[in-house]
Amino acid sequence: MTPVDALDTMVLMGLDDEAKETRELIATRLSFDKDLDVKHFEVVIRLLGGLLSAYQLTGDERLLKLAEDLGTRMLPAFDTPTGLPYVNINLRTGKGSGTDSNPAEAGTLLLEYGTLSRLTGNPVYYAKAKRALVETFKRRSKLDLVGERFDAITGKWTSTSSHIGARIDSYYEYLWKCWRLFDDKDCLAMWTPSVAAANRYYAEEVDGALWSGQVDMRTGKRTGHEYGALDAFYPGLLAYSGDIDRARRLQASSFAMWKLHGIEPEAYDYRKRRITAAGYPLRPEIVESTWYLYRLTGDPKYRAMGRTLFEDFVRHCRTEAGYAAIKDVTTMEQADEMESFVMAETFKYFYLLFAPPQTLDLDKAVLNTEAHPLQRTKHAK
Ligand code: DMJ
Repeated sequence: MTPVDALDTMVLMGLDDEAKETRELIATRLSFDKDLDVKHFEVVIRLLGGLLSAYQLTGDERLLKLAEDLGTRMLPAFDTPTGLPYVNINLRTGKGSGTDSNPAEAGTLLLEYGTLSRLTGNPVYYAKAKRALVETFKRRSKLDLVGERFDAITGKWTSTSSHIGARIDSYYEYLWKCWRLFDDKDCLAMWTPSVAAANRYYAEEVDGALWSGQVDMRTGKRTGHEYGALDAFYPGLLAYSGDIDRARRLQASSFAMWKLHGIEPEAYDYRKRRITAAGYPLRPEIVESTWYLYRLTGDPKYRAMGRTLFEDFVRHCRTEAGYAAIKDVTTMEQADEMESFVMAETFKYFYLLFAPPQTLDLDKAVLNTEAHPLQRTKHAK
């Protein structure tokens, strides 16, 4: 997974020798013919997204073949009565398992499967992933909010907690980005009421600062005041969709949370001003939002912010062999752990923040939730 997640970052950075070596490794050694249950969502965003993006950047047909093989093996994940996918899929047998799902896992698939359809000419991938996104949206409450968990077989909500954090986050992201990448008007029509409700119900002001917390999807009643490393993607999405003022305000809160200890915690209660989950698994979201804001406003303060983030990141997380997650940001104790998204996302967004804008043309490409750029038309058959 790590070479596939890292390849397009190497290409964008101009690490040509490393990229070539990695491409050969993937093309000659990677096989999906494995009797293995994998997490459908993670494999779609990291592997399918990584292969498609690297194919579009290099034109290497072997990468597209691998993507097509992977996509075909995973299609039975959608074979549920609702069209909401199983959580896991066996790559050899196509047997789906796990029904405790959520909007992020069902709604963060269309950029990748849709691109696979565009590149292969086979519409089935787009259709299945779109249905899962629409089925999630259809289950929204009267307030236009979704919950945190549902059962993929019955389609019934099992948690009605509603927010922009884990299990929901990239559902919002793909409503907007699928409109951008595919000009799919249905996605825009789902995005518009969804983001309006999110901004209306989750937002909370504390001493003049804007935060985003938890409510119940049915009543809109506040249930929590936690913001964290995952939520920090939202200012970038707001900026990308044109709401710069709100994006700036929320980004200021993300940065304040980071500066509490010089690395952000996973979760922070902004009312009690208390950390509620102290780990830092090298997450990219705050860097992602800093980059979108810099790219879209040109305001040098976001480059300065990015520099602080980068220097803190290197100081606390770098090790001899790689970068280490932090067990507790109040002690900065390191863990022996480095997720593949560090290569795909964290370093890519840091790099893009300081690279010339032509390194990535935001009018031509849309980044998936794992920061793999997918081109609007390039190589389309
Ligand atoms: C990544 O795999 C993706 O950004 C996903 O949307 C959320 N979690 C990680 C990064 O934190």
